[in-house]
Amino acid sequence: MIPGSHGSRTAILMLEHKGVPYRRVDVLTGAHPIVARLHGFGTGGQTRHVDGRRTRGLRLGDRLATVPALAAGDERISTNHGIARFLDERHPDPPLLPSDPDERAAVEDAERWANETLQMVTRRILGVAFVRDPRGFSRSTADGRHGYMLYRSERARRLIVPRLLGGTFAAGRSAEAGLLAELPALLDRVDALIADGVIGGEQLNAADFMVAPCLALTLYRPDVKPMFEGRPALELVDRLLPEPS
Ligand SMILES: N[C@@H](CCC(=O)N[C@@H](CS)C(=O)NCC(=O)O)C(=O)O
Repeated sequence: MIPGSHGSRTAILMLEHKGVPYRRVDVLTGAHPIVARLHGFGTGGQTRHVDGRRTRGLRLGDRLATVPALAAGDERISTNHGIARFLDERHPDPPLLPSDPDERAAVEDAERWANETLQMVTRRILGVAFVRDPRGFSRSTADGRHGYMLYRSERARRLIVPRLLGGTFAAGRSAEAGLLAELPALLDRVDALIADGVIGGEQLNAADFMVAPCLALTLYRPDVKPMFEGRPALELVDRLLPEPS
């Protein structure tokens, strides 16, 4: 995994849900597609898009490897989608996907939306902030719900993160207003999923573990916090990924 990554945190939450022992290996952010590839991982066949297109960085990453990546004996499992199913097969209890077919379909639908849409929008919402104010955001991201963001060193965060997120995920300054305007509708959808009992229930599932880390990433931006106030979505993040004290 890479430190601070919402995608990587999803895998950690799923491993902890299962209660299986694991060893976390942090890879240098930016080198991770190559390092993971050299360790025998791939991309699980996924192609990632931003606003319906693929940047050069995304095309490269999708040819090499993504994190999280799980090694279990000789097996190499990439993507949270793959990891969830691998874990359910090997360690069925407690499940990540419900056994009832209708419930499972609803959870898989939410998981797909979180994987394809929420994961990308939330990383871009943080990315545009880094591009606009590298100094301020490199300072304020030394800690948070996912720990320090991508690099332990403040200087590295200031110099590298804006380029990394701004380029690969098309998170330039002009994208900010549009991304922030999308957030309330995304939070409405999370609240609706909770109201419908798809996520946020007593028994947490693969979609919970993908949605909550995305929201936690966005909350590194103090200015979006008012949008979360009073929402069930905020209760879900506080339950799974509380703010560090
Ligand atoms: N949606 C996938 C992909 C995760 C993903 O995009 N991971 C990022 C880090 S958060 C990555 O590996 N990026 C490599 C790159 O873009 O080259 C999942 O949840 O497993």
